[in-house]
Amino acid sequence: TGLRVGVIGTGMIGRDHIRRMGTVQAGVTVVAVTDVDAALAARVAAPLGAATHPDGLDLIASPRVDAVLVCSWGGAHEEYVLAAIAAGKPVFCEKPLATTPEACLRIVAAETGHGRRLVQVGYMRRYDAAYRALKRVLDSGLIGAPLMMHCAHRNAGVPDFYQPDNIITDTAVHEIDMVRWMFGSEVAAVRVLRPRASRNAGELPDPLLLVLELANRVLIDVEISVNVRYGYDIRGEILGEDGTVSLGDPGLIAVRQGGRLASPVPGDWRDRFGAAYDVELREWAAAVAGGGPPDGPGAWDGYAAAAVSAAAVRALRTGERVPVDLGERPRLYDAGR
Ligand code: NAI
Ligand code: NAD
Ligand code: ISE
Repeated sequence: TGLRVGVIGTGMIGRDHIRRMGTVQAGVTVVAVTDVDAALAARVAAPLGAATHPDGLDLIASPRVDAVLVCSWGGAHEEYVLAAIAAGKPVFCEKPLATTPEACLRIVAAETGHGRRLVQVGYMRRYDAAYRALKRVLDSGLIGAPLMMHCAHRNAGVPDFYQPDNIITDTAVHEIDMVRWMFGSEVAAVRVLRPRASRNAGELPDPLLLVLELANRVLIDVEISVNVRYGYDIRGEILGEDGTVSLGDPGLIAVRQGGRLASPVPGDWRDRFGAAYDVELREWAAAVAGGGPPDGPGAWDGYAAAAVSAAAVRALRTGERVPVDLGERPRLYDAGR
């Protein structure tokens, strides 16, 4: 049966990851699931022949579970990641690693105490073919040294429970992780500008403009709009000294008909990043099944994203420029360890 995985949280992304582990992935079996909505967990478990557990702690303790996927809401990540580390089991945690920098540091401390990397965080853009191609061009030197990056992160809509802070902590957090990886530099300070709100936005401060200053002085702007209605649209263009490189059209085809030229816009993150999640989980499972540490974004990256998110939430509330100080990174997170 290969790697036996237990999944905590059988909501949208939990079910999507379960589907991919059963279809596009060899050597992985989902043997256990749990959800605070027990009826939902039972419905998801039945066709898999998986066990259901009363809660995440019980699932993690099961001797039949080799590795854990945490797909519950952000506020219900820390407890399970800490329990997995205490049990010495590899844990793939959807973003955000936890909802405060302090909680992420508790995870970093637990993992450092354990002495080996066990945690990977679901920052899948690092596995996306288009972002990887962008990084290859940047690293080749073709466009010269980077100066700025312009990004847009647009959702068609968001669920009812989505709060103002989620625009940063759940949505912009993907750009926050992506730029640290793309430019190999930490975010040094954050500003948030707030234009007129969209009439589709309800009570949310939507859209927002996030400005990230990197330690290497590259400047990033991110438009975040979470009720654009027309689809899920992720954009990015890097300005270098000698040229630019930008994400292409993800639509793949163009239809010419009736005097119009059209190409499809993805409906949501499953459409746009489906292939990236496939690669992300395949590489994760291969690494941990072989007994090695996961080599994707880890607990330190989850902490850095949470620290920048917390600064951005403060910038949103105060209108001020908020510096970010991550403190010292433990040796466990040095490259190649
Ligand atoms: P969802 O609301 O569809 O699913 C969450 C599920 O977790 C629900 O079924 C809920 O009942 C369950 N749950 C919550 N707390 C729990 C707990 N303590 N124990 C067990 N089950 C619990 O939410 P969705 O969209 O699937 O998001 C889940 C996580 O995945 C979030 O952290 C979100 O940020 C992340 N996510 C990541 C995406 C990505 O692109 N990487 C895309 C969508 C979500
Ligand atoms: P969702 O609401 O569809 O699913 C969450 C599920 O978790 C629900 O079924 C809920 O009942 C369950 N749950 C909540 N608390 C729980 C707990 N303590 N124990 C067990 N189950 C619990 O949400 P979602 O859209 O699937 O998002 C889930 C997570 O995935 C979030 O952290 C989100 O940020 C992340 N996410 C990431 C991406 C991405 O692109 N990487 C996309 C979507 C969601
Ligand atoms: C969701 O949780 C995700 O992670 C998606 O990738 C993101 O685009 C969306 O805004 C979040 O709510």
